[in-house]
Amino acid sequence: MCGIFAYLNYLTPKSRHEVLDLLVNGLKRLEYRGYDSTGVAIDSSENKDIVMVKRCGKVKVLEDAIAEHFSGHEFDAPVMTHVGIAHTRWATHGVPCETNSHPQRSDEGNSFVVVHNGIVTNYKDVKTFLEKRGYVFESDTDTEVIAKLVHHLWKKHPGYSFRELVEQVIQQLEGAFAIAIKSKHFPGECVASRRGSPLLVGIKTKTRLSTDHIPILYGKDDKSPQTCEKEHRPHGQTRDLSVLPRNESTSEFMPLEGKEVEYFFASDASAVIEHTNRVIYLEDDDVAAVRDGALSIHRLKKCLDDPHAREITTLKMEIQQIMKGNYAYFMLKEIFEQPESVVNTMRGRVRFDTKTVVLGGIKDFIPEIKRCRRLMLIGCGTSYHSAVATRQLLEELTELPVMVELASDFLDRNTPIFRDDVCFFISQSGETADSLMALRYCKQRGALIVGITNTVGSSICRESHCGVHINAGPEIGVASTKAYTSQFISLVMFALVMSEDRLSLQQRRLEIIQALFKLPDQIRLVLKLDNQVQELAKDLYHHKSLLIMGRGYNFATCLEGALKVKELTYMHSEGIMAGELKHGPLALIDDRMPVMMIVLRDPVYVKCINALQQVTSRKGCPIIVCEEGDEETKSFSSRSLEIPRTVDCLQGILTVIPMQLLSYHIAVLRGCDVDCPRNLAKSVTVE
Ligand code: UD2
Ligand code: GLU
Ligand code: MG
Repeated sequence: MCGIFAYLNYLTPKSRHEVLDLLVNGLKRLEYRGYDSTGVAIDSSENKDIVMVKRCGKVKVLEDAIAEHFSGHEFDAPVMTHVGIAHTRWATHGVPCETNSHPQRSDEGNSFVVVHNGIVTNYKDVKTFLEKRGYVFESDTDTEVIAKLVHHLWKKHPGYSFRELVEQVIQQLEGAFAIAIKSKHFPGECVASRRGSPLLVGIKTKTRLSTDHIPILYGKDDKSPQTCEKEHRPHGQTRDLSVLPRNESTSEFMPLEGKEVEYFFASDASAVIEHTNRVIYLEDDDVAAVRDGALSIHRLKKCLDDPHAREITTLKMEIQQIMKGNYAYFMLKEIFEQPESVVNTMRGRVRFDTKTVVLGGIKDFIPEIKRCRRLMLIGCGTSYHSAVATRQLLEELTELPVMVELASDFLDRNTPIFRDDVCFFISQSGETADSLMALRYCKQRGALIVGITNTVGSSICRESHCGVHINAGPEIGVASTKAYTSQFISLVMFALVMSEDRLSLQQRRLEIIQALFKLPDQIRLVLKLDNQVQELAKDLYHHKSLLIMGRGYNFATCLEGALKVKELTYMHSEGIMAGELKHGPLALIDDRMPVMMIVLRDPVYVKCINALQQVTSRKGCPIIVCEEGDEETKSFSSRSLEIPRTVDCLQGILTVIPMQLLSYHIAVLRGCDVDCPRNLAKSVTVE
């Protein structure tokens, strides 16, 4: 969704009117991608100042505004070299309005203006960094930090080239972006870059271009850019595209000196094809810069000999410090961030006013998914639990068989996979070796591969056919917390998308969408239990074991809670399906064994009470997690935690939070390193 179109003419006379027509037409070609507002920036005729026109609504509205704004002869006079950038926005941060539309600017003087597709997930921290330096923000967008950060670096390092400035900036950004930037301090230049969001450069010359003319400057140790095949699939009317091979051996800058040339930067080839059929698809972290009519593409990753490496590290460290804020540990910060991270997962996807859900990443694949034989959800650890947590809802709303698999076990079994299977791979880092192996296994057998990842540009993300970025923001604590709740919500959103046109399910969908709306506030309420949980931790931390019981929608919370306790506290813990009690675990119960039980007012309530009675009648004294004000359930024990009421299928999000807090407090009491538990790594890239 959303689109970028930028145009640069070098020694090719064009009037500003022509440039504007070109930009507006480019945007029209991108309209199909979906958007809610638009904008352009070009040079003013009097001086080098940049003028912007931005509007809410359709490209037509912008076109009319442009006609009104730019009249007079000066706009008909030809200009030899000019840069214009344009954008269609799909609002994720801040409502659709003129101020939030792109281009976003660095300052009132429009020194640097930027158009951006994507989401900068660490924008808040970067914003704080910039505010400390006196920058005042005017929009609600994440994008504005990009414009202001370029400006900050430009002031600090007057000697840097435009490209170098942008290189520094993108190394501070987390999340997804395609950007095109223009500056009044670098007239005739345009710099563009991408990570996760598509972007290509179209080149139009009078003479046929040899690829030698497009120098690509690589970092010394990285000469093998990873291509992202799926984005190279041409869209619609772009069959005649000749994708220029990238010349990897060139390291010299060889400008097309004195030659007329035009460049187009666009999200999609359909916007460029009417001008030229020669395009280069940018790879993640490429920085493409045009200066004096020459295009150079610089690969950023792993530039160990980058002379500016120190600057980048210092900046990064300061932003990281801001990120950790006043929290003792990243994990605690991430637990407390969940009211916001769940909103970030739903941003631009769940529209609460219209009660609709759109997942841009899999929209086009929904018909194929609906025809499938079964859904398979595959993951490890916490990610696997998010699949367990949402399986029941997926079965209900998709009416398809849903299999939930641990990646390692799945591979051990040589599980049969068919062409009409749809396999979901869930991984925070997107690099989990077992999941990646399983992904390749399924892909080889022709299944459709869907990724659910938090890391834009990760291996799972690249190798899947489509997917959903959970957009929870960087997760630093080794024990996953906010990624779990965001994976959970992503799968719920998928279920909602799949059932969109099922009449009989509308009531249910509505109930869930309304509950999603209330969720952030309810998470805030649950977080208020922190002190109570800390007290419970004091009772528990010297014990050897903790059993966590529940069933139905809350079984996953038991598994995830027990995993958190194990990871963080090195205590034994087990998630037990309450229905299985009689088949063994009941033997563990006596008056000393610590037990937690989740007993909520949902369809399995009576069965849970039954289990509770079995435990209490063996002198067990469980800590009960129950619904607010449920005196009857509370009466079974002297210790309980009350959580707000929500729709059954979302309870797991609220019940897992006390478990996260509990494991955290026990770990602190036991003197464990919360952010880096022994023997564990954040991203498990070995089998
Ligand atoms: C896109 C933007 C997002 C925001 C939003 C506004 C990107 C990457 N995302 O989000 O930042 O601007 O539009 O509407 O620019 N994918 C995989 N495997 C995975 C995860 C994702 O193949 O594991 C693909 C997915 O199919 C899609 C692309 O990556 O082609 C982006 O996925 P997304 O979930 O970020 O997409 P969307 O439309 O919600
Ligand atoms: N996140 C940016 C915003 O809300 C860009 C969204 C887009 O990709 O259009 O302004
Ligand atoms: Mg993990």
